[in-house]
Amino acid sequence: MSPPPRRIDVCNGDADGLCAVVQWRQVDPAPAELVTGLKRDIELLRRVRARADDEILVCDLSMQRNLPALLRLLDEGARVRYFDHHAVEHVPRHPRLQAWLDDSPRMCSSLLVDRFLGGRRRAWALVGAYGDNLVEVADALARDQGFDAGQRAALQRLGQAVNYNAYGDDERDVLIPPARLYRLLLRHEDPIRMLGQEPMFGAIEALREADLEQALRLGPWREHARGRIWRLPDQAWSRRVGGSLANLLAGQRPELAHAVLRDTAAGHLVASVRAPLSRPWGAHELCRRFGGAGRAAAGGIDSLAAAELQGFVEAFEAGDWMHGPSAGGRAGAG
Ligand SMILES: [Mn+2]
Repeated sequence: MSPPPRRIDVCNGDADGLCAVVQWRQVDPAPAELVTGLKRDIELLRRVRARADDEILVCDLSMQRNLPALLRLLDEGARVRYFDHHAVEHVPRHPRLQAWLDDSPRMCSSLLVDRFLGGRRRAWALVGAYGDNLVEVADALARDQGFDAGQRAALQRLGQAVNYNAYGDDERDVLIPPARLYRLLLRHEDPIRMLGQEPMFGAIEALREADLEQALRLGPWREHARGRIWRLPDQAWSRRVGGSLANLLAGQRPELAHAVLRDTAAGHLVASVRAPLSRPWGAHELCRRFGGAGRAAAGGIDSLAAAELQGFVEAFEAGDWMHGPSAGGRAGAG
């Protein structure tokens, strides 16, 4: 006799990933196993072993990076639902794969799930969207939903806090493992009420503010007409702060591109790249040239060789990657 099929939820451990699955599991509260990690853990499907008819929900993980594991899982007989907004070149066709993919810079995985569920957990979708720094999109949707300024600010704070907790090299760098944070989020249908009840989020915010203060005190490493670059030493605070700092800097100067570099003990660098908020295109193109990946508005490089630093700075400042969607290119906003 074969064991009954299981449900396995696989998501990035940032706000967008966790809030995508929270929406799903609040609407369909079936027992499910969760596979998640930190922000940097992209290739999570490799950790999943499936049997025939297992139902796998994947949220906010690049299909490009997970393609071999996805094909294996389909081959093992699993049924896969896939929600994601990272750029992907090849989407396999398979009778057991359903995919909702949209790499527009105004989209995120939580909003894709929100669309699928007809807005049944809209507040959680907004937490995910704010977490991915889609402030304009989230504000507009929140206003339509009747959230006042104070409620919008609470959803944004929560998105930023949940997101912040996903940054670090390993779980020793964060306050609470994202899998445990997910259990806490899942219990609350109303994220705004949760924020008032759970001290965890204030603690994450305080840590984030202290980390950002350290980084801002350093000041830019390079300033250029098209963008600014920060370079951070390798410490627990800098391992957490890279993405947040990049978002904060982007908000300060929406016309500029930003890169936050961090040296590592291994000798290479880690980079977070943000396209100008006023022209959110091309970040993934720049990152790909140096072995990285991402979305049009935001990208990253896990391992930039020290010998490539000069080339990266030149490419970043040359700015030819900052072009918008053009004829021949894939459509951006829409
Ligand atoms: Mn996302």
